[in-house]
Amino acid sequence: MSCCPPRSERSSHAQPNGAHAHKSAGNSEAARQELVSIPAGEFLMGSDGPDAIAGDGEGPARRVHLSSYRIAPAAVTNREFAAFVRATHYVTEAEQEGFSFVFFLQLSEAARKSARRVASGLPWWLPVEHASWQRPEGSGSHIYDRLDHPVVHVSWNDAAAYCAWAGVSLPTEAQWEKAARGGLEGKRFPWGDDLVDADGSYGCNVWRGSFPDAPEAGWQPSPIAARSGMANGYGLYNTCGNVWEWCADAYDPQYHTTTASIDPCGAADTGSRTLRGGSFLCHESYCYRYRVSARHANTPSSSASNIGFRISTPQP
Ligand SMILES: [Cu+2]
Repeated sequence: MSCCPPRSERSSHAQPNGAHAHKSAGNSEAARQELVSIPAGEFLMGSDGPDAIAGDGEGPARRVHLSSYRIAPAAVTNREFAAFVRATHYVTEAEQEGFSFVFFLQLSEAARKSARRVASGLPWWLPVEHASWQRPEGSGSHIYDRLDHPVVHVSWNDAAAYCAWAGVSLPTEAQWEKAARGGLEGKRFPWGDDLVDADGSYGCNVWRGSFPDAPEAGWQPSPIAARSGMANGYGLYNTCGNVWEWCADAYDPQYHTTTASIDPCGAADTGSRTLRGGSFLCHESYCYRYRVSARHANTPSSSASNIGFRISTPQP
């Protein structure tokens, strides 16, 4: 799907790089204090509505019961990921492989020309040398002015290493969706059904203008601060739009018909992991996956400029 990131097809697997050995009690404490409690109970998961993308396994909608858990109000930021790297010297998969995927309009004209092209049928995704969480657009770029933005260019394996260090987990898909819904039932977005309100303001950071090459004047195709915009009913920010978020589950389009109705998790290895929430590149005309029930996936070693993650933990 056009606005969704391509697979990296990396040969390597992330090395723990001592990440587990250097688990920091102080940091995991800080990460946990922030988390929002979601009470045990049932919610209506998935969608059968006209928007639902059946091939993704977005339905059939069903009632799912979850034990209580806690989840981060926002995606892990560059500042938080930097603390992990400082403590563990962890090297992400994008850094090991020497490239990551960047959306072409995030790059300067010169950088676009020098990017190596791939015949993936996705001309707006460029494999950029040295692009990584610390250099989101490759050599010469940095994160000093976006420490509060979600960390990006992190693979599922990188996200799992961060979680192991912090003593937390990636949310399951069900935990992610229940939290993203913010207590509302059967709604398209965390705040209701309409992307744009009566005043013309957007509920989340998704593509504005025409995709992929004519963004609306004044809107930049890029992530914004993890805690920007309005929090949902549970106090979560930017579950929809901004960056895709890795979930714990292995992705299976049959998820809603094969997993349990109590604390479900797609556990059988399918070769890919679930992504939720859509990103700043999603637009209704190409990829209407910035809805709370929408599902997507990528290989666990893939990374791109629009993929990040948030953390969760069982209720203590
Ligand atoms: Cu998309």
